[in-house]
Amino acid sequence: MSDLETQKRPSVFARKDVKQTVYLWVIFTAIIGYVSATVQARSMGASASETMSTTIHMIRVFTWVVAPVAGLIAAMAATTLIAKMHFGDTPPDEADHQIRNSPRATSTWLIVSSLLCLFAVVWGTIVLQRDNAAILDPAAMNVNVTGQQWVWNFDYVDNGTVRSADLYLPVNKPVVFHVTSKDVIHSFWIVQMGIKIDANPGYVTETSVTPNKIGIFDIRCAELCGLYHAFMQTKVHVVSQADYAAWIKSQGGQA
Ligand SMILES: [Cu+2]
Repeated sequence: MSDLETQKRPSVFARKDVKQTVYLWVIFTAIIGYVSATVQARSMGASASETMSTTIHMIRVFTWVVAPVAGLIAAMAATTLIAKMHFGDTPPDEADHQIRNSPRATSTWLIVSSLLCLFAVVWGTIVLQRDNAAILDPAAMNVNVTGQQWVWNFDYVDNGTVRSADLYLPVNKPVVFHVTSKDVIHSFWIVQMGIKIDANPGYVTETSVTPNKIGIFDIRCAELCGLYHAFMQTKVHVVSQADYAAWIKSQGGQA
């Protein structure tokens, strides 16, 4: 028996390639987590509603929770690509120590994935439930939203027959949007308020939000809807209650 065979197997973490993978794992997790969380949250602009604040928080948490998974995959791919290059027709010496042969690695992967999915489902359901509660709020105002190639129209059904192409909303008042389309499927998206819902022809979908900041924010179509889809955007003007009443009157409606 040779010395090699009688030797105790060293800990897997003593191996150079495993160490390398662990270092890379930490580095990639930090980069992926930071870039994904920050870029996503910042690209949508500062929050203009509680819904958006919750959404940004949720994006950050979910991204950081899954960043180690992405980081591990990237680290293993990098280690493999760099350190395990093999040329020639014969199989490499160490062709048979893959993780797939390890029941411990497989079960860890399965359990961690399941827990992550469960975490996302539970948290997401609670947040959705809370966001949707405003739809039932009797104090909410109602706005009908109609998408068509390639504009949005807003009808202020609580204020007579006022219609506009820019949306006007009073600050700190819950609003329910009844969304539909005249032609193809569009998607009504108020970027900084964190709400987005499909506009389907022949069908009314509902979403709601309470704007909590005075200012002008972006409305976009978030569903590829034809040639000028990218130009199907408008603004929402969030104003004080008094300014809103004045605007409604100026449009011939009753405040
Ligand atoms: Cu559209």
